[in-house]
Amino acid sequence: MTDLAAVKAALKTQAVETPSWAYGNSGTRFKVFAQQGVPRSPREKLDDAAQVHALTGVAPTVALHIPWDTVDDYAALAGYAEERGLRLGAINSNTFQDDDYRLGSICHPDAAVRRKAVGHLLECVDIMDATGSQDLKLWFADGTNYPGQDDLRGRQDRLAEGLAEVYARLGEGQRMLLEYKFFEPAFYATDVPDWGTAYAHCLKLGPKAQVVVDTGHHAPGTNIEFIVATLLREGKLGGFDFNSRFYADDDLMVGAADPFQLFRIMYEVVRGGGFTADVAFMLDQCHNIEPKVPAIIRSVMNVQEATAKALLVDAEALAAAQRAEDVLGANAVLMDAYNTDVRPLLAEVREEMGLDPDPMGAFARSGWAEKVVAERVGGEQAGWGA
Ligand code: LRH
Ligand code: MN
Ligand code: MN
Repeated sequence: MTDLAAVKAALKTQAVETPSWAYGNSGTRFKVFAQQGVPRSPREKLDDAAQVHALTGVAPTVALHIPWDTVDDYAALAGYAEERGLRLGAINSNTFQDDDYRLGSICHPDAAVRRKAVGHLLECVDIMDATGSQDLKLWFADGTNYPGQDDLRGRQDRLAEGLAEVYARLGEGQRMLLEYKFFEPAFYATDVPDWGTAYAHCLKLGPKAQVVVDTGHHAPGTNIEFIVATLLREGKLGGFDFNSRFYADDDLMVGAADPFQLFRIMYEVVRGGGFTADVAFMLDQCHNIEPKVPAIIRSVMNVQEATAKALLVDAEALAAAQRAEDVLGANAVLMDAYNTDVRPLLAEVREEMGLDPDPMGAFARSGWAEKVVAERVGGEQAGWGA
């Protein structure tokens, strides 16, 4: 039997980090459809994020992307967040939007480009010092398009060297989260293509280096929950970039494409003791055609639903069925939890937290969308890359 009070208590402690870039305009390489009322500055992104947190109660931090969220005074931005009941979360580095990075950044064959890339990463740690952020999230677009283009082993050496320099700069309580992705923009070989490569680098670097799993960064059919279980066993799961994929790195709302996969991932998180502050549950999404704030609210709710179902798995019954070699019985225990409608339970959790049980409806009724359309006129809207 699962203890419902304990499940509710755990759900109240959940924290889902929302990404600043999800509030801005985004699109594909074919077209960015601008939306009315979209933030024009990091502060306005925080204003939107504060709505998400106020309505869900479980989205207290916001990830920044540098240079998309460049400001003069990061401590002041952290103060602005705090006034809205938020904190600044992971600092995401960006070594992929500069002409110098055509052949890579910290793996580039030219030492001058590598220096520039490492300089940016060190600057991101300075920003963490100012914002009080704990995590530096690193994703490298580095790789090659053609066999023979560069030395695969040499690139790994350069990667290790650059990471070590940044690792040495990390302060007390700061971590480096290394994100892998199997392809795009590199089409032949990516320098951090998979969890094994990320894990090998993190292991060598030390305890402050951990792996981040972006759910959209795997080949179709990959058993992501196995990766999660393995990284947790090794103490190397730093966090998630949650999103959904139908084809490649689609960055759609988490839980939209495959809620069952999200449940299986969250079950392994719970099973492996990863439902703690040590694992960062971040969204990494783009809302190209749908309204952004409600899409982010929906995403947070999707994570909550998967988590609630994972917490409802009857661990004793499951272990007993597994011991009894009862294949169908064990599967049924897991499926019973997955097939539970947890929406009434989450509505109760929200009411107990003093929130509206229906965050989507509450947002629609709040008038926020109309208010920002009226107020955010003039200036340049924030966009993916701006
Ligand atoms: C790369 C990625 C990485 C970036 C973000 C914008 O595909 O997932 O996390 O920082 O997208
Ligand atoms: Mn990501
Ligand atoms: Mn991605």
